[in-house]
Formats: sequence, C-alpha cells, structure tokens
Amino acid sequence: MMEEEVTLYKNVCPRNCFSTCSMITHVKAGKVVKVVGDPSHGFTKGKLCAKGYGYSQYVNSPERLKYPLMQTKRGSGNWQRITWDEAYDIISEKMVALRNRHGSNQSLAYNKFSGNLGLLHFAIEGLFESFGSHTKPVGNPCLGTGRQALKYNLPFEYSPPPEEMAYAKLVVIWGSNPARTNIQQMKFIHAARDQGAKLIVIDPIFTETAKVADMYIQIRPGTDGLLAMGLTKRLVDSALVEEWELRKQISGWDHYADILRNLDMKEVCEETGVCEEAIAELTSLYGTRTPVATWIGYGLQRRKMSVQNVRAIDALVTVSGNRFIKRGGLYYFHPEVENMPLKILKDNNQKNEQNREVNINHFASELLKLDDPPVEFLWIHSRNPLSQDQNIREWDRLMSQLEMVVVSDVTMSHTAKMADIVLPATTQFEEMDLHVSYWNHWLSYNQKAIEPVYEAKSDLQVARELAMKLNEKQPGFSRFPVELEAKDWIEKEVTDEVKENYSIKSWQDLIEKPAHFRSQFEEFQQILKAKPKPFTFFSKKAVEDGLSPFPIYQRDRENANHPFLLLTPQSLLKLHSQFGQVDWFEAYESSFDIKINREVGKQIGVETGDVLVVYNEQGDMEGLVELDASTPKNVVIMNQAGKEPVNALISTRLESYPGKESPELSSPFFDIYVSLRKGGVRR
Ligand SMILES: Nc1nc2c(c(=O)[nH]1)N[C@H]1C(S)=C(S)[C@@H](COP(=O)(O)OP(=O)(O)OC[C@H]3O[C@@H](n4cnc5c(=O)[nH]c(N)nc54)[C@H](O)[C@@H]3O)O[C@H]1N2
Ligand SMILES: Nc1nc2c(c(=O)[nH]1)N[C@H]1C(S)=C(S)[C@@H](COP(=O)(O)OP(=O)(O)OC[C@H]3O[C@@H](n4cnc5c(=O)[nH]c(N)nc54)[C@H](O)[C@@H]3O)O[C@H]1N2
Ligand code: SF4
Ligand SMILES: [Mo]
Repeated sequence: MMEEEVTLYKNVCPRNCFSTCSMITHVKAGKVVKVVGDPSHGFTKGKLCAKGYGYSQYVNSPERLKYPLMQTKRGSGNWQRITWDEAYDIISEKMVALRNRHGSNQSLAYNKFSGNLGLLHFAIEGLFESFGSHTKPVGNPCLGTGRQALKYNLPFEYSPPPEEMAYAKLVVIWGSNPARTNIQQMKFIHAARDQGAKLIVIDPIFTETAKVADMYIQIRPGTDGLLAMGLTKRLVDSALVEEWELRKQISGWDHYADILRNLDMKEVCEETGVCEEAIAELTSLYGTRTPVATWIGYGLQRRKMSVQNVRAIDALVTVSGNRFIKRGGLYYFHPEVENMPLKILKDNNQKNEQNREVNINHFASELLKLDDPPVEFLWIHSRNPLSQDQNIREWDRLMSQLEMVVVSDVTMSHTAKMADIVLPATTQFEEMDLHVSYWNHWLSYNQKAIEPVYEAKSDLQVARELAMKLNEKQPGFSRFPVELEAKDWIEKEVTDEVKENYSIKSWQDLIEKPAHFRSQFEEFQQILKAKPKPFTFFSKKAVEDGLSPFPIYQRDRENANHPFLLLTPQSLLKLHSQFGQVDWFEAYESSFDIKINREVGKQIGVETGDVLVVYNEQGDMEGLVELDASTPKNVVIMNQAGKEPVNALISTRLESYPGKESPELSSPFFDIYVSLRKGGVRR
C-alpha cells in the first residue's frame, strides 16, 4: 500500500500566552500527526513550548467533545446526544421567548475570556451585538491593574518589541516567571547576558527564572511599590540622576521628591524584607547601566493594591531615565488587539444601543443582582469560570438560577459540566483565523489544516448558523451577516491601514510568514517631546478612583483571619485549565499539590508526601504537601486548575476594591489568606 503523504500547514497557537507561536502542522490522512515550530516567525523562531509540541495529542484526544449534548438536570451528568439542529432549535426558542417576555435582549448574557484569542473568535460577541442591547462582561481579570496604573502616570501606552530586550545591559523582572510562562522570551534574555547584561528577578518565590538570575530578591509579597520607592530615593540621593531633568519631564516631581525624602529606609527594608546591601546594589545597577529593560509581570497584578505598586515601579523606570530609551524601556503589555479593526465584533452593532455591562471580575455576583430584566440565559465560550474565576460559589448560585446555560468548549470543562447544552468547539487546526499577540508585535495567519473533528464547529460557524435559526423563528432577530465565511472576515479585517502597519500587500502574504508591526518608537518620542511634562506623578484620576494621587506604595488591607498568603501562579505544563488531555505530560507533573516552607511543615507536623488541609471561610481543600527551604514562611503555593480547582478558596467582594468604579482592575487572585492543618490519610 502507498504511504499517505504528509501535508504541511501553518497554524498559530491561540492560547492566552505571551508568545502566540507560529507552528507547522504535519497532516497525514486528514489527521494532525505532528506539530513543530515555524522558523519564519521572528519572535518564536521555530521553537514551541512542550504544550505546543503536545498539540497532536490535544487535537486527537478522546476527551474532545464530539457532538452537541443536552443535560436533563443541570449538574446531574445525565447527558444525551442531540443534533446541531436540535441544539439551535432549543437555544433559539429560549432566546426568542426571553426577548418577547421582557421586551428586550438584556436577559441574554454571554461570558468569554481567553480560551482562544483568535480575532475571528469575537464572532459570538459579534452575534450578541447583532441583537441590539444585551448583557456583557467588561474588564480584564488578568492584566487590567497594571494598564490602569501605567495610564495614571502617562496618558499613552508604548510597548517596546520584546526582541529588543536582547540589547539591554540590565534586565529587571518584577513578578513574572518567564522560564515557565514565557519561554520564548528567555532566549532574548540569554542573548543579553551573553553580551554582559545582568538579570535580576524580584519575586517572593524562588522560581525557575530566579534560579538562573544573577541576583534574586525575595521580596515580601505586595511590597514592590515600597522597594521601588526606596530605589528611586537612593538614585536621587546618590546623584545618579539629575533632579533638574526630572523637574522638566515630570509634573508633580517636587511633591514626589518630598515624599521620597521622608521615606525611612529602615522601614523599607523591614517591610519589603530586602536588605540595605541589596538595595544599594540594585540602585547602582539601575543608575549606572544603560539601557535597562524593566518587566512588570502579571503575577504582580493579582492583588488589590498592586495598582500603586506598578505606578511606583513605573516611577523608578522613569526617574532612572529608562522609560523611553531605545533597547531599554518598560515591558508590560502590547495592546494590539484593541488597535485591530475587529470588524467581526464592531460591524454588527448596527443598532448602536447601549449594552448592559457587568464587571468581569464579579460577573456572577453582579449578574445575580440584576433585575429589570434579570439575566436568564447565559452563553459561555472560551472561558472556564468554574475553574479559573474567583468567587466560584457565586457562580454555583448563578448557575442554579438561570433558565438556560449554553457552554461551547473543546472538552468537558468544569463549567461545561454545569450547562444545559454543551457545544463541541473546533481547535485552531480546524478553522481559519488571524492572530496578534499581547506581547510581541507579530500578526499571523492560521490555516485550516484538517476538517473539524467529529461534529465540532468554530465559534464563527456557530454564530452564523444560530443567527439563521433565530431569524427563522423571529425575522430580524439578528443582523449577523450569515453569508460571510472565515476568509471573508479575514479579508475585511486586513484593511489598508493594517496592510500599511504590517508592510503587507494582502492577507495572503501572511501565509508565507507572519508580519511585524512598524516601529512606533519615533512616533512616541515625538508625542513625548510635544508635551511639556509628559509624566504625571500627581494624578487626579487616581484620587477619583480612591487612591493616592502619587505613585506611592499603599499597603494591602490584609485579611487578618488567616496567617498564610495563598499564591497560585501559572503551571508549566498547563495553560490555565487547558491541556489536561495531553497525557504525555503526566510523567513530568509533580505529584505534590501544595508547597510550604520546611520549618512551617515541622510546626504543623507534616513531612513531604503527607496530606495537608488548606482552608479559609470558603471551604477546605486537601492535597499532598512538599516541603522546601525557599518558600517564604508565610506563603502557601498551590497549583491552578486540576480536578478540584483551588479557586474554590478564592473570593473577594467588589466593595473591598480600591477604585471599585473601575472594572479595569484585575482579579486579586493572590490576595487570599488561608490556614493549614495536618490531614488524615489520603482518600
Ligand atoms: N506555562 C504557562 N504559561 C503561561 C500561562 C499558563 O497558564 N501556563 N498563562 C499565561 C497567562 S494568561 C498569563 S497572565 C501569564 C502570567 O505569567 P507571569 O507574568 O509570569 O505571572 P504569574 O505566573 O501569574 O506570576 C509570576 C510570579 O509573580 C510572583 N508574585 C506574586 N506576588 C508577587 C508580588 O507581590 N511581587 C512580586 N515581585 N512577585 C509576585 C509569583 O510568585 C510568580 O512567580 O502567563 C502566560 N503563560
Ligand atoms: N487561582 C488563580 N486563578 C487564576 C489565575 C491565577 O494566577 N491563579 N490566573 C488568571 C488568569 S491570568 C487568566 S488569563 C484566567 C484564564 O481564564 P480562562 O480564560 O477561563 O482560562 P482557560 O482555562 O484557558 O479556559 C478557557 C476555556 O476555553 C476553552 N476553549 C479553548 N479554545 C476554545 C475555542 O476555540 N472555542 C471555545 N468556545 N472554547 C475554547 C478551553 O477548553 C477552556 O475550557 O485565569 C485566571 N485564574
Ligand atoms: S502555549 Fe505559548 S509558548 Fe506554548 S506553543 Fe502556545 S504560544 Fe507558544
Ligand atoms: Mo492571564
């Protein structure tokens, strides 16, 4: 028999990850048999992380949802296979009935976050827009806080291309763990070090990145703002920066300088846990090396008061003269998705009606409060809140009160298990798409490599077919342009402006290789020069939001009920709750669920491998504990996702937020306190 030929396709990893890697997919007999990196991508350069190489298992997994399913009693597990037509019928029937009952679409809501970041995945939002006013989430649970913080200090955003980190003479990482979460960036950091740069990692946990750094600073969680202020003070005191220069560039500098003068360095050391010698060394590095690349991590955002910490770090970068110098700069987030036309989302809102917006960080509790009309129908896609959100108990309450819950997903997620109807979603290999990254500046095209597995459909296909069904039931219900296919949307999305920005003639150019955004450096230099004092260290907006006007450290209001801070950072072989279906990883996964300091273990009477119970008002969770010497004594580290999501212990109230009017702050996932006790024998 003739051996089937292998055909190669270009795909993009659509996960919520810094890299948005380009991939080359090997397809044989209509099946993905291998996935490798695409050397034509200038940032990812032909390499993938383990998850990327694991895609041939991800896409072919027996755990994939195959058909639409209906559950007779929510949460009962009593599933029955239905046809797509039946699914659309049941869903559209309910949507039309609710619109007629309330005379509005506002009892229809959706929730989406980051399962697949492809631009055509905005189709479902586009579908809801096409109904007119509905209920939708706003904000960003992950990285909102830092953006808000940076905007207080400087009214425009600039993100340097991350490849430039390779030319920095000093790289300082505050609260990010790229050796785990952004492995592609590590090669640029190593390149910088090969040229004599130093790497400094500031993190309460001795991470994989900390282990390879020249200097590791084990900071007390939540106190980065104070350390940044201490460093800024020392820079000014040691005359490593010119005050007259700062006065010229920064509005409110004299007030800030006064605050710094009164800062007690002994208190800085005590509160941050960082000794004078380390502060002196860091000051000297920030003051004498140029350019310095400072990276504000997302791990830093997951705390209520981190908005002030980020402002203070930004102030340090500005004062040290590194904010806008070539090959230095401040790395946080590249907001390109917002600059894209996003026609699939925006063109469909032809009625221009105001939507009812709900803060995504408090989605479940805020939805429960709504009446006139109450939300009765919820569509969840690219999102697994029952594993990843805070306030899971509020979600349980919400789910039990809704009339209909529809979840579309690739596998039976925790959230899908609580739906009435589950719809099988395609993976990136089964659909066309366009991608930009929130970190690098590349635009890439994702080819359709295989036919949808079983009866899976892309979010776009579902939007088109449901719109048709809705209009059959009630003419004019949706204005979603059902005739447009993925290719048409891609064509529309790559406007003349996009072509100019990425120096391409047509979207087809992207099939050969991804394209890079033009340099924005000069443009921002011009903006800076045109403003007399572009940086503001006195923000009225911050005051309106309930914060200090100055970029100063403000202590978290700690929950004193429990002695340990619970940190649940990202896992190496998972992307939040995804990739559980890749069993290649099982051999590499740690068998431990919880990590604490050895001495704390001794006090509680547990040893590595024992069962430990972690608890607070939300409930308790048990797992196998690992003891080590480097975890801070007041910190407990646990994994995200998993069979029993740790987020069951994570709860905050909207009322307890600083600047609560702003839905743009992140969820304070790392602001959670717990107690510990020895568990019994493993169940
Ligand atoms: N393998 C893998 N990669 C991922 C993801 C994944 O799930 N798995 N998720 C992706 C997503 S959506 C995101 S947002 C990014 C996040 O990636 P990162 O920016 O690396 O953020 P985290 O992993 O949340 O946390 C990073 C570090 O912040 C530290 N930290 C916590 N509190 C503080 C503090 O107060 N001060 C300081 N200085 N450090 C603190 C934690 O100890 C942790 O080591 O990763 C992306 N990449
Ligand atoms: N404790 C704790 N919780 C956290 C964090 C933390 O650090 N600690 N980190 C937070 C952060 S940074 C983030 S970004 C969030 C992430 O929160 P989510 O975006 O909810 O995270 P995922 O687990 O990626 O869930 C997305 C779901 O989308 C599905 N999916 C994938 N592709 C598609 C598709 O094409 N179509 C559809 N319909 N579905 C698809 C996936 O299978 C998965 O079930 O989690 C947050 N939660
Ligand atoms: S998870 Fe991130 S690093 Fe891994 S393949 Fe996807 S984009 Fe690349
Ligand atoms: Mo995130």
